[in-house]
Amino acid sequence: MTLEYAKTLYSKPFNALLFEAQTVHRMHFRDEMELCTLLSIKTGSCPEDCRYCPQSAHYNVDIKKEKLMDVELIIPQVVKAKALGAKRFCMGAAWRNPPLKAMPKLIEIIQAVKEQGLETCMTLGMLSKEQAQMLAEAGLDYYNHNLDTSENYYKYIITTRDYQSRLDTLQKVAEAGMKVCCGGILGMGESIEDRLQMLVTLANLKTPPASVPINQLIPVPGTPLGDKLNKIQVKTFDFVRTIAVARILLPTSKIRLSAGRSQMSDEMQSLAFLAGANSIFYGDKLLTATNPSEEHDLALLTELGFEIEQTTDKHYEYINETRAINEACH
Ligand code: SAM
Ligand code: DTB
Ligand code: SF4
Repeated sequence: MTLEYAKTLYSKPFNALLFEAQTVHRMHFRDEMELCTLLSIKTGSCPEDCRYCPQSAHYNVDIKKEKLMDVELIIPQVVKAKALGAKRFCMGAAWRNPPLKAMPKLIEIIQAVKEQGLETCMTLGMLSKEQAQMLAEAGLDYYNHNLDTSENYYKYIITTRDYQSRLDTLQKVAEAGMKVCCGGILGMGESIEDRLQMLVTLANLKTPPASVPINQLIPVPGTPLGDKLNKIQVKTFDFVRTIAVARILLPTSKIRLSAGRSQMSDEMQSLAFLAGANSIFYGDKLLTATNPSEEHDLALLTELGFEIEQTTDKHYEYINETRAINEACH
């Protein structure tokens, strides 16, 4: 996959690009939405300096800092998410990397969430090979670790780590047998080329991500990017085009319309779904920021005629069936 190809797709007439994205989409998916609920299990005081992030210790943001939560406090939230129809429970921790002493508790949390019958995802920062193996053995299904932007633009967003360290962790996650969840943020002042280069990098990974979250920057006051809102908003059509290119370059990945949906109209979200987004964060809170209510999302999805995705088994059966049919036709 090349940047040139991504640029060619991006510059097609809007309708032609959306038609192509929707055609690819229908080869692999039906009108189903994946619902993933997020919980911050360790909040704030992060030593990294990601310029978008309210949880970085480098900035002065009004959030409630919390140590790693106990499993007893997490489970009621899992039960609630399941009752409301979520398929996956995603847990985030504001760490550069998880401390070794936290591993037993993380393993206990993974096992307890799985017992409730939900898929599990964690995002804990950089991992050693041993930590990736421990999480995989505990049954963690997905590990989220975003590239966030292109390699070229990364240095303007984060200075406390480099792009290669992100790629290294992604490889360890895949080698340990967990599914990779990796995407980025639009609206940090990056160029369209930076956005496309990030998608090309994702598509060219040895194991392309099973799940690709596309976040729109939530400008949080107190963070360096939160104070520059007016300069860097993403145009709706640029956002939707980026989703469409993601769908075409990563045809079998879930594309998740992630942070920033509270700032999007229902019509903008519908265009993103038409372009190929088929997963959302579901629940009225992300990690620290707000997200649309479950009632609002269910009403929108019902109005658009989406089914709610239930089990992974069914999904993979369907993909395998369509692949077999496609192969037989060629
Ligand atoms: N510390 C871990 C790490 O960085 O991988 C996990 C938590 S971190 C908060 C997870 C992701 O949230 C980031 O990679 C970024 O893509 C997203 N994120 C954080 N703050 C955001 C904001 N203000 N707007 C949009 N996305 C944001
Ligand atoms: C991802 O790509 N987006 C989620 C999840 N992965 C961990 C996080 C969004 C965070 C938005 C800002 C906040 O809630 O603090
Ligand atoms: Fe820390 Fe993750 Fe926030 Fe960066 S994005 S400051 S690593 S919590």
